[in-house]
Amino acid sequence: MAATKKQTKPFDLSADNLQQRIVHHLRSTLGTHENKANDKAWWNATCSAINELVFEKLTDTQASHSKQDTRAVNYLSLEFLMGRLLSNNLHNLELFGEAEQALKALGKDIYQVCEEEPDMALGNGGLGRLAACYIDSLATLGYPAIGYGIHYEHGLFRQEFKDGHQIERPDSWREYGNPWEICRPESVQEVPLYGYVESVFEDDGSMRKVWHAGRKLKGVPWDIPIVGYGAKLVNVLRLWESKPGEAFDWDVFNAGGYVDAQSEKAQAETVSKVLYPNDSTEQGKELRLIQQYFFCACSVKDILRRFKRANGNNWDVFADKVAIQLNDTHPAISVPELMRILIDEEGLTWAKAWDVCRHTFAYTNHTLLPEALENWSVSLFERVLPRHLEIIYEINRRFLETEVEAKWPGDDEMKRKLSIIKEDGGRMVRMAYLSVVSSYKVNGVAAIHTRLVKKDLFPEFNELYLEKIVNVTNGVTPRRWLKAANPELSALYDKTVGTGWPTQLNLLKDALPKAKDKKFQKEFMAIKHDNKLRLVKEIKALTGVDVSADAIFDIQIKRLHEYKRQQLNLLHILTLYRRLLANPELDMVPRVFIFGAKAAPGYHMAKQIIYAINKVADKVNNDPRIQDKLKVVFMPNYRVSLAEKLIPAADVSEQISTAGLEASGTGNMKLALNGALTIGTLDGANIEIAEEVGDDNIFIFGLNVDQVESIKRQGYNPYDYYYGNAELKAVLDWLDSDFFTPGHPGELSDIKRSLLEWGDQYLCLADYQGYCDAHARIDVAYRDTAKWAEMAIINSACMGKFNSDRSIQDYVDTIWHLKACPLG
Ligand code: GL7
Repeated sequence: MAATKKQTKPFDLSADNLQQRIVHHLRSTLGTHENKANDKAWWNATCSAINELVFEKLTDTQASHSKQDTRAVNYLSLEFLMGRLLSNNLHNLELFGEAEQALKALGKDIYQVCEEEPDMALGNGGLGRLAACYIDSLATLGYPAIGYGIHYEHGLFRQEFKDGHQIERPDSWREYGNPWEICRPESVQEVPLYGYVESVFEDDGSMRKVWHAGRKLKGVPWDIPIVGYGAKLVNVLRLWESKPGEAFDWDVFNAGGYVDAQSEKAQAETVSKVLYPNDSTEQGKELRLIQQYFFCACSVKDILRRFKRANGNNWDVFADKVAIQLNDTHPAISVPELMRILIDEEGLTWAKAWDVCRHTFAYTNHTLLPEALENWSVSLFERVLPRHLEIIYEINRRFLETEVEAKWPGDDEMKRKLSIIKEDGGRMVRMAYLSVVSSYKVNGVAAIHTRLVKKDLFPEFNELYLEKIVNVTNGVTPRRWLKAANPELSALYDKTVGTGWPTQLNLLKDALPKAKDKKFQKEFMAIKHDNKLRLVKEIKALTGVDVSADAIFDIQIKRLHEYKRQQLNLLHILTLYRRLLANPELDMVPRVFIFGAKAAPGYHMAKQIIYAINKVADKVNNDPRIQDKLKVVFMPNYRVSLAEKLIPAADVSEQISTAGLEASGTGNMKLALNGALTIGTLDGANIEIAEEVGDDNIFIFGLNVDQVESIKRQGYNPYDYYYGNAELKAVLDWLDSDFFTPGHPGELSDIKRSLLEWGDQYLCLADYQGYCDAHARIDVAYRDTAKWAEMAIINSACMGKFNSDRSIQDYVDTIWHLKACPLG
């Protein structure tokens, strides 16, 4: 066993003491009593008891940081997919055991109490969850940091299925309040919008710009304390809620326009009303631009307020104290906002203001998908943010006339190509170009992704700005994704490698010598089996389907998108089903294919794929001929808390995107960490996972990035595969029949069309045979239980690299240059 020194706990609190605190809050905060409290009240009381401890550390942290005043990072993100906080906070405070005991003494099961917490689903998928993992790691490593985002009233929609179709229902995570957040009315900010810009000439001949806003919103901050593991400090996530500005509605109100005033109020409140449910697609809607500007304006002003409190107007030190990370281009409008304030309100010269910005902002690119790159129409910008458009023009003019001209003298074509303003096909502001030009560092999120960002997305910028584009491979927090989600496996690691692994995930490697040890294999796989048994119950409860924990649990959980290729998974399922119908005695290890995925409400093909999987599931699960060898379940309402139940129970992890399109993926890391074997393409972080676990312990198939490029260059024809592969042809043709939708032939035909007539943009047919072959290898491998156990252990033990603490340390070393300031 590795030697790990016993660390002191953040709070020396007995279970008895915690019990008293919970009861105290039950009575005095919630006004109820042990005899009549329901689980929701117990959850609330437990949160309040914990909050008391957290707030104490929060105050200490804030005092200590303002005293030390070192550089802090401000992580600006339109999304923070936090999930539930109670269990995580208990683990990070190292009080989970005490709380479990305290609640038990009160007749309550802690897991059931934790189930009462609604997910904070203020994000769509990987990008938002990454932000949540990163603020956990920042706090754990003791770095001064603040997360800035939007306090959406409704997070990502709740998904239901009706006759197999996805139905969206509103999510109301804080309908009756939320115990974790604190409103900070003392830090309210005002946000101007619309209106016009006036040029004011001063007596000394100089000229000043004044933006006369047509409307004003108020941003109200809600703070959520972020407890790092071991509670070395408590940072905050500050989320802005929009309200009507003070000034405008009173006149209407006093003139008897009470109802009109109400409608203005409602309009102002729509800004933070709901999260846009698109993952990787840009919408170009006015409200979305206003959301972006709203939270950036509030955050930049808040950053400036804190800076000035400590440093006055000493702008020379601004970038020494402040780093602003743009989580994708969504917060890029904060660049012209900071320029505007520095120039128009603080009186700095352009050169000085630009120098400040260029040492402050850094930008993370999360996708190469063209439909995700944000371009705003110039006319919309001009109407909503007239002064910002002027500033962007000036940034662009100087960039083209000095930097581009110096590098490519006289090359007008290059200027057109690199212009922040796209001129052809409607004038647009390219937010990615604005971000690259304004930032001192730009990063991709996995090695291959960064290579493609340099080569395909920003090749000229990469030539112009040597060393600006760097890689920081994504990571996930092992506190949530192993310690809290998989308590049994955590306990096995505690006893095998010591208890230091939650902050030093590389320690899991110390378990590698045991990968071949029969006893260890048994323990490891018994835990997997227990987790599968728990999932069996959950599947039954949520879908009514009976599955056996002895089958292979093959899991694909992620947003529904054609590039992620859930439809390829479906083609393979249909292939197995056909083979079983042809030969019910077929020798195969029973398989349960499990899906979890939400589709953007306006994304037709994604919704079709959900429908098709549900229809196939209906048929397969009720077909006695196949003797339970095949089951298909689509878990409704996939979200963080459901992921925490699915991931520990997975045998196989599906990571099958078209090579070059999944920037990184992070579910791939969580699943492998919990002992699932990956079936995947050489895409995103899969490549780095394969490097860590070794080629023998992962099922790689399909075209790689270079092959995808070359096949596309040559002219891809899906019909070649259709006519060249009888099994593939048969399953595609099956979709045209009414076999899965009795009486309604053609209901699933769009999937076939997209894969043939519409060109199979994501090369499913090209990868089909390789994918089926890889699944056949899995079937063989699973039968050798000792070998499978060994591979599962190797996967889990080799995930050290994909710890978000490592990612954050990379950001600190190469981009932010922060100093850790843990509480003494
Ligand atoms: C994403 C990528 O698609 C995903 O591969 C990556 O892991 C994640 C975090 O970096 O970012 N980009 C993106 O726009 N969304 C993602 O999840 C929505």
